[in-house]
Amino acid sequence: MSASVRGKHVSGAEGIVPSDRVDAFIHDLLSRARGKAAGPDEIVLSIDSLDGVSIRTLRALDVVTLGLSGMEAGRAAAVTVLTYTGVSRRAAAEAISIISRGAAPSGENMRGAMIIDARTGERLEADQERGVRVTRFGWSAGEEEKTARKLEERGLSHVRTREALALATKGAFAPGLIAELCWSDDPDYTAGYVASPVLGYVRFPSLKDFGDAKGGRAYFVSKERFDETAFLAYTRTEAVLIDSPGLCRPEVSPDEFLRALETAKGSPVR
Ligand code: WAQ
Ligand code: MG
Repeated sequence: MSASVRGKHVSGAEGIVPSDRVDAFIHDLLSRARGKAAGPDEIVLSIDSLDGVSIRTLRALDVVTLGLSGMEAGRAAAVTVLTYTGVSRRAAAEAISIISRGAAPSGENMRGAMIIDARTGERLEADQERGVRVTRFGWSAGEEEKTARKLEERGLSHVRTREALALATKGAFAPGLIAELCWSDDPDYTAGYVASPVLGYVRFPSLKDFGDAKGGRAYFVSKERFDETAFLAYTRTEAVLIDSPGLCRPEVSPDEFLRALETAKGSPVR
């Protein structure tokens, strides 16, 4: 589902449901689209059959929140965490700067994600207005509720967190993916995350100031090894169902988190 006001995208959502749940799911999506402050003047629904499409199952990424306050501290920690995944400090800083000024050429938010070379920060996605939209992911029956309960035990009750976790879980296993960086375009929602197949889903309470409507996503890959066809086939076509929750760890201080990374993995990329 994608809803827009005067041509500007305001909300979107995806899911995979059994065929007998399609009508109810459409109903949910429509109320989501209409629930936005500015009622949309266009809602686009697209429904694909997954008959004959192979479905990959994944366990949700482990979740941890770094105890930090303020955008400056959040962004600095996000850059540092990214360097432990293999992203250079320069590329991480570049992604943050592009997202914070509006990643589309028009200066608006993109509809999808950027693809960024983890070494140089160069953008690799063909369409910088649209970016890459990841679709075809969802939860096996009952698993979303299970994950929701585990997140709630850590005080994470917002639907955004588990939707982002599902998207990040699919994204983390994209061919060649090194890490993802994301924060919301919702002006009231300041939290964001860095996700990687190795580190899991690492949350930062604030990656932007309250009231800021700029947000986005960046997928970091290595330009030399990047296979666009395989990446797009996975993100757009392959279906992923999350069939079990990951760990939801208690909040940790950034120092403690980084010390544990150093012990486990050695030095960051500069
Ligand atoms: N595929 C790729 N990129 C997308 C997709 C998608 N399916 N959906 C959204 N984007 C891009 C697009 O540029 C949006 O402007 C941007 O991401 C942000 O989307 O743990 O809510 O839906 O509590 O606003 C982070 C949760 C929430 C932190 C992220 O993103 C937490 C969020 P939003
Ligand atoms: Mg949004």
